[in-house]
Amino acid sequence: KGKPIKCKAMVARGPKQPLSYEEITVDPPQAGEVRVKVVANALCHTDIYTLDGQDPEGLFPCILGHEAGCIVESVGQGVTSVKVGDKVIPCYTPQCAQPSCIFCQSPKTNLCPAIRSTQGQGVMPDKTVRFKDSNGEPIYHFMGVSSMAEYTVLSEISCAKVSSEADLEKVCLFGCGVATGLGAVLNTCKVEPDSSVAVFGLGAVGLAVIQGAKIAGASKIIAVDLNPKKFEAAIKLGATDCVNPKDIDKPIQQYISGDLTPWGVDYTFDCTGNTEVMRAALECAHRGWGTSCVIGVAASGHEISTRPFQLVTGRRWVGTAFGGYKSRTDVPKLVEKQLSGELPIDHYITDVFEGVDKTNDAIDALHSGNCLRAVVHY
Ligand code: NAD
Ligand code: DAO
Ligand code: ZN
Repeated sequence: KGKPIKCKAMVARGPKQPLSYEEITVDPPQAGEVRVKVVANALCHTDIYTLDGQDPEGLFPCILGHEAGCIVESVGQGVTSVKVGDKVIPCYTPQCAQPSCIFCQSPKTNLCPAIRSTQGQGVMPDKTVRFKDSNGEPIYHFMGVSSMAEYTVLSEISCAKVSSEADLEKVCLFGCGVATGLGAVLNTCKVEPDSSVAVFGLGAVGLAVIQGAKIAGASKIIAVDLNPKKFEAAIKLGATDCVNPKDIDKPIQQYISGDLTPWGVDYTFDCTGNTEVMRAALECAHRGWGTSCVIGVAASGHEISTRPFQLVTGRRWVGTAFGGYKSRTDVPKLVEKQLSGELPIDHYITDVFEGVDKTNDAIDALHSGNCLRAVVHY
């Protein structure tokens, strides 16, 4: 039977406070659980969003972090799909793979609901937590991952076992943003060769959409951002046109469907989380068949709108979570492609830090506006 581990973690004590560097205790994994050593944690905006207190369901104190690369330290009773020493990427979208799970059995979705409610409540499936602070007080989990700690506990069904050759300091990016952008193109929209694509927001997610569009053989890729510093990376990945909405004298949807193209774009993607941008993306989708995919997570309470005529005239509005990837089956394949050189991802890592306590510096880097992904080596 495993013993509790004392280690360092960044604890989110409350909204709008810097993360607190603390010693915590991580209890052994229970049945169906896996305790892992976190090797690398990449910062993603959803962590910051929760830390800023913008997520009304955010619980404190908690340990944030959901984009990570880990090594299995010990396993609980009944765990068979991973063993001590395996490299895993934690996935906030689990895959129970049970014959009785209609979501796991359907090729149409990755939204396995097996641990959905407890994950949302910041607890493990048995409704208890594995983290305690130095006073013995409980600390909540986050998105079923909580990777801002030297050790964390995951459900077995949230662990994608990846190649033993994997460089966890890079492939941690497949735990969220990069996989999401690629999958939105390749799984959710199934973009065909020679299509036209427009991408709104050129953070890691938007750039991954461009990378995916290139893989899919898109021939026109329009990249849109308010920050012109983002255009260089977009062009390197295959963008054919870059547009800053600030530089044009009409709504962006009219410029794209009108000036840049006669009838709009086959596939458009919102990678900003801004509901006005979501509307623009829908409205510049091609008359008759254009599809617009919502990837961005909107601020709580915000709603999307458009005139229904936009849908009547053949546009479709869709959305994606984790790019539609079935986590345990698909993430290892992304890692294989990265290892073979077919899927380079180095360009997303703009900032690197050493040590758990540097996580606050990584957050500052992310706030700077020019950072794509900041990876912290734990
Ligand atoms: P990011 O902040 O790095 O990038 C957003 C980009 O959008 C920035 O470059 C910003 O300049 C640009 N932008 C902001 N407002 C704009 C506007 N009005 N018009 C054009 N560009 C604008 O974020 P990211 O990490 O790339 O994530 C993008 C979004 O995707 C976030 O909302 C994130 O929460 C979401 N996300 C969703 C999923 C999912 O599964 N659906 C997964 C990961 C991330
Ligand atoms: O299963 O109902 C559910 C919850 C789905 C969670 C999908 C989250 C997608 C957005 C993630 C934000 C980026 C980290
Ligand atoms: Zn399932």
